Amino acid sequence: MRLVRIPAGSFQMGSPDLETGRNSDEGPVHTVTLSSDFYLGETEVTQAQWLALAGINPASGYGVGNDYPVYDVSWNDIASATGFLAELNALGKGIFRLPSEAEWEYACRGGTTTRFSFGDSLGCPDDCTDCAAGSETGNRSDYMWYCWSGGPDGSPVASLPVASLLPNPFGLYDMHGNLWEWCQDGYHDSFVGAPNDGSAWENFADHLKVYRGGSWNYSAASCRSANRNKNLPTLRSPRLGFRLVLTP
Ligand SMILES: [Ca+2]
Ligand SMILES: [Ca+2]
Repeated sequence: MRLVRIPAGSFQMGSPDLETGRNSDEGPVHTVTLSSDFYLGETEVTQAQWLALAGINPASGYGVGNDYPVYDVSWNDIASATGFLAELNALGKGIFRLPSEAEWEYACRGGTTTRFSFGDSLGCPDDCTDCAAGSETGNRSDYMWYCWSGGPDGSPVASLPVASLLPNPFGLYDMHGNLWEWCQDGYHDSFVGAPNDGSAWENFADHLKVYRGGSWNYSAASCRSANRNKNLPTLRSPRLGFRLVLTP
């Protein structure tokens, strides 16, 4: 598993009121300071990585192969006391965990304040249309799998192999799109009262859990850096995977 060292720093978490495509749970914008560097998976956890540890590949029907991201894994499958992380950490190779929501957004933004880490992409609709080539800082489809964006033959597709598009400024792949990514946090419908030190905002065990970044069958707007989604920790979905943090 390749990890990227994410430098300590401060950022503005959430989206401003006037951001195009924004949802009300993305505010208020607040300063978060991460006081230590941390390591984040360069990609979503792959099916080969899950298989190597768990002995089965739960993914089927929506992109299958060693380099595809693993999906159909619930928050509990990953982070419960008997989940993937417990098994991984028992190997003695370091303590891995899910990112906090703040760590995830900080890493996704990579120092940017725009809607996406590659720009605002305002010159084209927020649905399933890409920007015209050369009209924006970056074509969205150069950076993210969204809206059934096409495979080699242009046909509708599911998830795609990790790291097959361009990375963000931190060198992370697929922070926008491909699969949504589970975070450690319980869901709260605003950031009023949220921690400002980058730690996860936990809640009671069966509370909705947060996931971030949009996916292969969601709109472009859903893949914005500040967008949030949530579901029960038991949900398994072909749109939903994760990546890992290693704390030094
Ligand atoms: Ca993703
Ligand atoms: Ca949302």
